[in-house]
Amino acid sequence: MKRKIILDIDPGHDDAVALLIAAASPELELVGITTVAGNQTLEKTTLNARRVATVAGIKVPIYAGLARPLVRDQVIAPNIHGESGLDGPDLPAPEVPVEKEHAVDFIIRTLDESDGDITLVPTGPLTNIAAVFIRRPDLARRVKEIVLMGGAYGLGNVTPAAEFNIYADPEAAHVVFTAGAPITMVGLDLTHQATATPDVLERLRGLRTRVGDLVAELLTFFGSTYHKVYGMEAPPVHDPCTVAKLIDPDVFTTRPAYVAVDTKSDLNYGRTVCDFYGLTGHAPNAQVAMKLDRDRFWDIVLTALARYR
Ligand code: PIR
Ligand code: CA
Repeated sequence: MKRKIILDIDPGHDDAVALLIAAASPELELVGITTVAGNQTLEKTTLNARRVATVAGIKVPIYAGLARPLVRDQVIAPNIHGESGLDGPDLPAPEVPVEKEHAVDFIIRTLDESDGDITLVPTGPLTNIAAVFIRRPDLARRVKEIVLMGGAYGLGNVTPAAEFNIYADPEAAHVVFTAGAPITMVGLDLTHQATATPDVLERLRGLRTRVGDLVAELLTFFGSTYHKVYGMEAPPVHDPCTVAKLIDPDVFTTRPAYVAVDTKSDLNYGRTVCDFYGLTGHAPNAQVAMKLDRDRFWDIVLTALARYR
């Protein structure tokens, strides 16, 4: 049985790779793409989703979502993803439309019409998903699973304590983590193991395809900003880790924890505080990603991308 997923993205270099592998994997049925403000403004992330879909010939409907966080002032990440949100490769003008229906309405309708078999895969701020549960708290029981990229039990990447997707909308993340849906949290602790080293870039170019070259160019730009900002030798390719888990559950291990989002403090605003030991007395609300099988991960990504001819 194909697993039905909705990808909620803010492309974003690594979001683009997540989209490309999701659309090419026979294990998954990509029922819709929804966009959110995050790495760049909603206008830019939506345009980027359409451009990537155009290059790759992806014919899945794209719905635009919310343009700002629920409460806090907007933060974007041009230092990492550039002014366009997807700097580096030359991308064509989009030839695929944006649907008229709002992303939040689309997600609600799809869950309503489903047998409880829809998995949500958010790889940007959780604004759209929070809006779904604010309007329809009952839908938390209809979601099969939420496999999200965000958070960290260790270090942050936008403040010492917070990861970007959670920091960009902590109140939304709070709503999602307390909604009652089963969650797999793929945080920086996991994604920092998914580095695009030079041998990976070689394999991508070795595909000798438009999409292989596109992903190599995306990750080369991403690597240059990661080197500038963090001094890292190879960039972590965060968002595809979520999709890889749905293609092959053995790609990483998880541990149950109670995850709370700090929405109140100054230094720790947007931190995902992970209780692995039951210290707070709360039952676990998430499976937290721990150890990546790195070879398996890149094999999954390369196998999926090789399907684009
Ligand atoms: C990556 C991102 C934002 C900021 C930095 N510094 C790095 C984006 C990625 O698209 C990913 O979804 C998540 N946010 C990682 O924090
Ligand atoms: Ca992202």
